[in-house]
Amino acid sequence: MNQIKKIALITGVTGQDGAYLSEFLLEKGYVVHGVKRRTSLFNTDRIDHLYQDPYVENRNFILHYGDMTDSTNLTRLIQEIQPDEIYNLAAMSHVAVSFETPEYTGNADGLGTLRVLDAVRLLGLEKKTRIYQASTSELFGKVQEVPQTEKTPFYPRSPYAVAKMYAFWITVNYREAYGMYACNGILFNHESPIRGETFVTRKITRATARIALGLQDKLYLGNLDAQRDWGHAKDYVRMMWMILQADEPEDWVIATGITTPVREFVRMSFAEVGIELEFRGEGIEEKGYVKYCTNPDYQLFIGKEVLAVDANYFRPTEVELLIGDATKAKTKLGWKCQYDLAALVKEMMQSDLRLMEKEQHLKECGYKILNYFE
Ligand code: NDP
Ligand code: GDR
Repeated sequence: MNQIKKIALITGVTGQDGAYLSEFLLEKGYVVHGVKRRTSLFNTDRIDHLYQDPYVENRNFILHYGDMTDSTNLTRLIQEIQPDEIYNLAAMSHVAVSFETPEYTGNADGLGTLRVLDAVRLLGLEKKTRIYQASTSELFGKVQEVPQTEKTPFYPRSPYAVAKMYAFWITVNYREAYGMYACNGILFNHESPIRGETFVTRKITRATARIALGLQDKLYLGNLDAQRDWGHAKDYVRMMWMILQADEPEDWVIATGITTPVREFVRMSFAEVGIELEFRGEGIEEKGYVKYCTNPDYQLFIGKEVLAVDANYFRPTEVELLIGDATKAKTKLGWKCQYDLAALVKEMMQSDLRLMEKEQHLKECGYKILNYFE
């Protein structure tokens, strides 16, 4: 007998978490609908391997155009799809960029969440559709207590975090006001080989690979002292699903419980290619250089300065220290991480080395990036 498949709708399907969550739900037998934005260049790299030809019958991975700033679009999609579960992952997710685009960030990240919740309510789906809201450790912002739990007070430190704070509370409010199954996952930083290239971990692993292969001279970073509780995105998307399978809708902190300074992530990444960094100086003047290199492939770079601090990457207000306590999720939902930071750094470095080796080969073969106007 054919079992009826569960239907999931993922906003932000083209992002890091959207891609891993799609893979995870497809493996679980879901039909997955994803909302992607119209862009002038393709933005589906992370999910191209899941693509199914529209002419194939019984597709289980279907993409739709949409935008978090467009209620008409979101309401129509939810009406057509009638999802059992919505994972609201779409957001302008870059903290530093939110200082440049605060109004848009509020609209997409804050009001966008309201649009999803209210569409479900207006369509009378509040007893059918479960909603996961991608909340964030950025809500904790300025340190009130460590480690941070579901009970730690919020003190957002960026337009992004303020928008996400609205999204957090509107999710709680719709749950309480209308009896909806709507939950916040307060996820701490999670990374992977497909992390966006401008977040600090990926910026570091990408640049380290390029420096090791002679494709780039130096890496410029901002605050090396910030500390983050970094996990692997694969562990965290599994948790998003577990949150929606719980008996009661609640809010959950998801974290590894270990915090690491940005500086240490840099050291670990360079160590993967056999380059030992020695840091000198403090603050803005700080510089790192290669002390010695144990990997014969990269001997060329002995003694070269590879890291510098650039004040442009500092934020007007910074979140200095994040460390989460996921005891509630571990005890009530049985969640645990399968990756630690060392495994994460290794996987990201190996992936970026493979990517950059391709670029190096192309360069050696005399390939030049095409200029459309030539
Ligand atoms: P990404 O930046 O990788 O992905 C964000 C996704 O949202 C992309 O698919 C992006 O589309 C889409 N998007 C952005 N703006 C809009 C819009 N206006 N309308 C529709 N789609 C839009 O983020 P992650 O995958 O890392 O994070 C997923 C969610 O989890 C985000 O909400 C983020 O704020 C939150 N979060 C992330 C954490 C992390 O450490 N990764 C930790 C805690 C929370 P496009 O590809 O076209 O840009
Ligand atoms: P974050 O991630 O702001 O924590 O938000 P990001 O990787 O951007 O920054 C982490 C820390 O590194 C410091 N830093 C730099 N950051 C960037 N991007 N570039 C640099 O050159 C650099 N140098 C130092 C930052 O100041 C910061 O302290 C991420 C996003 O995924 C959010 O969407 C999510 O909600 C939170 O994680 C949890």
